[in-house]
Amino acid sequence: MTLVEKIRAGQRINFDEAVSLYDLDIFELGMLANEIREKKHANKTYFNINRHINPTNICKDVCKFCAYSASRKNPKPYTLKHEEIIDIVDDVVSRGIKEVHIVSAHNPETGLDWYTTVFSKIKAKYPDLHIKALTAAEIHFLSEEYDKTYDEIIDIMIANGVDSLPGGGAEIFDEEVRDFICKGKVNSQQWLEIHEKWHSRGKKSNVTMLFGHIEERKHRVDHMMRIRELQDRTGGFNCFIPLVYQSENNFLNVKEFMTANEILKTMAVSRIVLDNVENLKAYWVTSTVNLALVSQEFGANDLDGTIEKESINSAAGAKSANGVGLEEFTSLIKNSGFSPVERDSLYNELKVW
Ligand code: V47
Repeated sequence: MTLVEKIRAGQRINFDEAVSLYDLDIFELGMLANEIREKKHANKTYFNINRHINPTNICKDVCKFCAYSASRKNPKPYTLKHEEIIDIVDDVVSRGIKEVHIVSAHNPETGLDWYTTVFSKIKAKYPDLHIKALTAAEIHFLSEEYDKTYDEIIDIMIANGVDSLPGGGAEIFDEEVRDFICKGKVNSQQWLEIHEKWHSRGKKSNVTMLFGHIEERKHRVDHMMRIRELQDRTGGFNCFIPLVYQSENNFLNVKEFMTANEILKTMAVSRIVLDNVENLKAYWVTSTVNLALVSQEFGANDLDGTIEKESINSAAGAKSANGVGLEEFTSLIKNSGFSPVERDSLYNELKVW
């Protein structure tokens, strides 16, 4: 049986086979991924109406790829007060937004309560608003800074109304590459342990992969394999999100940039490898809207959402600071031959647009 036949038969592939997928012609690879997408989701493309809130950019860690944290290259530190965060939430809820995605830098000056009690304030006011908040990197930081176990931080988050975990901070799990790009913050094993603990409470999370910097294809596949292994045990990941590296205003000196061809191949490989993760998100913020639309034909069935405002990737050069309008977003999905389906944060379908 050839590798292509094996995939068509729905059989699981191993590490070497997954790396070798990159040698396939891009259209053949895309077709394979598309067949899986069609089986799982037909021509539906999910999105949600959400708002990103990034409450502080003061960070004790230095990730070389990050342009968001206040540093020599971005010397504009800020920390929002809870009242300012609630004002933003009041405004977005009044305009129909159903999810807030709240992630910050690792600010040692605020105290634990600043990080966690804002969620209970939001929940008390808006019980139906989904709070997706705190990456595993933040949970690790809070656990170290305030001498609490991961379990304790997770239980505080749940008690305060956090509904799900975003996928940030995963970067690349390979230890050597990770040490080079973000030494000092949550390591790979800890990142996975935190998500496993979260899943053990019956809660869902996402998982990202930062690619297009110094990593090689084998590191991306290794990243996917580690996710697949955890997902076999917990089933807690809703969605895999490959994030294309943005190169401006940071300390990672990357000379060769990722081509669209390589981005699309990576989407397709991840659709094939991650046979146990239902959704593959093309995050238009880092891939550009047009490539995200093409990604729909390479396995992606989710385009995140309207976002409204985004600070982390736009600081590194992504053209996403102000999000995208709902009408435009849904028209683009339709015009590219797919059916835009608004979903909630847990992938229940809300409305076909
Ligand atoms: O973890 C930072 C990445 C992530 C850069 O869970 C960069 O639904 C590219 O995790 N180039 C935060 N990426 C964003 C994130 C996310 C986004 C959308 C949806 C979800 C979800 C999660 O942004 C960080 C880091 O990997 N990032 N700097 C950069 N220069």
